[in-house]
Amino acid sequence: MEELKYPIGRYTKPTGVTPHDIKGWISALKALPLWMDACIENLDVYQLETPYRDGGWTIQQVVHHVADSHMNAYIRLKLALTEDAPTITPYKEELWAEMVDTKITPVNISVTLLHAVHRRMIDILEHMKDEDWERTYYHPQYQKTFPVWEMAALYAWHGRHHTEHIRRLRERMGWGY
Ligand code: NI
Repeated sequence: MEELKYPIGRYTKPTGVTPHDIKGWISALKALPLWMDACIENLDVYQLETPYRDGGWTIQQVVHHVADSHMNAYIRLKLALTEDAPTITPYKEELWAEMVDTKITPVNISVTLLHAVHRRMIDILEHMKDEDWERTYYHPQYQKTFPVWEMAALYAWHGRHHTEHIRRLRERMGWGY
């Protein structure tokens, strides 16, 4: 169960941040929309409606969830860079994943969204001053302050976490590309 739910392990907060770490997180954020392209390649409706594990989201829901989540991340990044330690608005991801668009919108629309939102996020991350990485936002649900560098680490993990759900399901089912 743990293995199916957390194929690359749970997110762990990095103990510190180096320019090398930042490069790695940016590379992962750059790669994510391309990984997602590969994840959905040649899947039919039946396959898209298959849960990645018993009781888990379907592939369709996972793809739309990543777009929902990373759109929120982009907004949080911009808030952190333009306001003084803003309090962000959490969202109920379980309910978002049950909304009508998640059911009827083709997944490639959300992959296109991911390409667009990651491009804009990366254009910002690659042009920040050193001190911008220490700017923060406050997450009221976790009651925790996140620096921008930790946000990059978190969403780099998050993208890979979900693409691995899909990749491993395809592997188990023998669904070729
Ligand atoms: Ni998620």
